[in-house]
Amino acid sequence: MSIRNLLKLTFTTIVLMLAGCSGGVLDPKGQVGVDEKNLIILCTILMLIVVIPVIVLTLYFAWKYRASRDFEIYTPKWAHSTKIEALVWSVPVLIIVALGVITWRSTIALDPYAPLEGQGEHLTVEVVSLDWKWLFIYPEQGIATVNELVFPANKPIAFKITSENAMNSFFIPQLGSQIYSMAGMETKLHLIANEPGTFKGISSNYSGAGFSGMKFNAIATPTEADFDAWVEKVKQEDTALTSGSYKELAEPTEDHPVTYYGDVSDGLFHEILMKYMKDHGSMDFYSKPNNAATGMKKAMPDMHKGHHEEVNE
Ligand SMILES: [Cu+2]
Repeated sequence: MSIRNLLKLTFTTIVLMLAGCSGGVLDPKGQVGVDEKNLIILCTILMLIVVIPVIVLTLYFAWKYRASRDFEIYTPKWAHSTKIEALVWSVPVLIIVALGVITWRSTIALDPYAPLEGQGEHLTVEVVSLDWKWLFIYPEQGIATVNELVFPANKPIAFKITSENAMNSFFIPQLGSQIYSMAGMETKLHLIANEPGTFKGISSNYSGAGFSGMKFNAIATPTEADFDAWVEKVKQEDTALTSGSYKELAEPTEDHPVTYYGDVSDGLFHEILMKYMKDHGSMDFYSKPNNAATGMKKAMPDMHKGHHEEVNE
């Protein structure tokens, strides 16, 4: 194969591989995603400063010290080169320092738990991962949906996330960060879409048989009015999500269709969250040092005064 053909083949391969990136983390549609893409590219370039010279020099040395050379350099006493030592240590150390600073800063800047600054009021959406579907509760609007997430473009969203049972990971690649959903725990994520569109939402953590159908569309509407119209449409549905119908919904199903609930009972998310917490004392109790040492036995009398009443009623 000629060099020209080889170059053509390489170019075609790269184009085809990059074509697979559309709709993923390298094609972001929101500020968080854009920041993360830049971070990925910057870190990759920094690391290539080491990787590329190593590859080039490996080939160069293999050629330079090839067996068929007719004039040999023979230096059996050679043991040390300050020049080489300085180069191979200083460059990686500088890169590690640079990566360290960048990682430190972006970890704080892209904290998934931190509300997005300067973007205005957040829309709250409560997310529950079920076998094998995603439940979205809109507490402010009093509605709920399955496998469809709708929100206005350019409005930040505060997600509160938990799981009915298995651990999953809530992920809309084009909007940025993923975050785990775990039973009995609430995790948080703040995202924004900076343009309207339909983005793929997935779980990036395998959770069993029906996992491959556990997908949803995240739809960013062009305006808030479009979002309000959608809310009205969902409210028209004569279906209510209560503790009872939730139990039914939580039964394992595969490829669950998009479902709208025109009404949702207050505090359902908290109820799901606290379901597995019945045998714990309140966390305030454990935060006191003298209580933490004595543990559960002394906590028992206090336990049922706390959140248990609201959960168990
Ligand atoms: Cu408890």
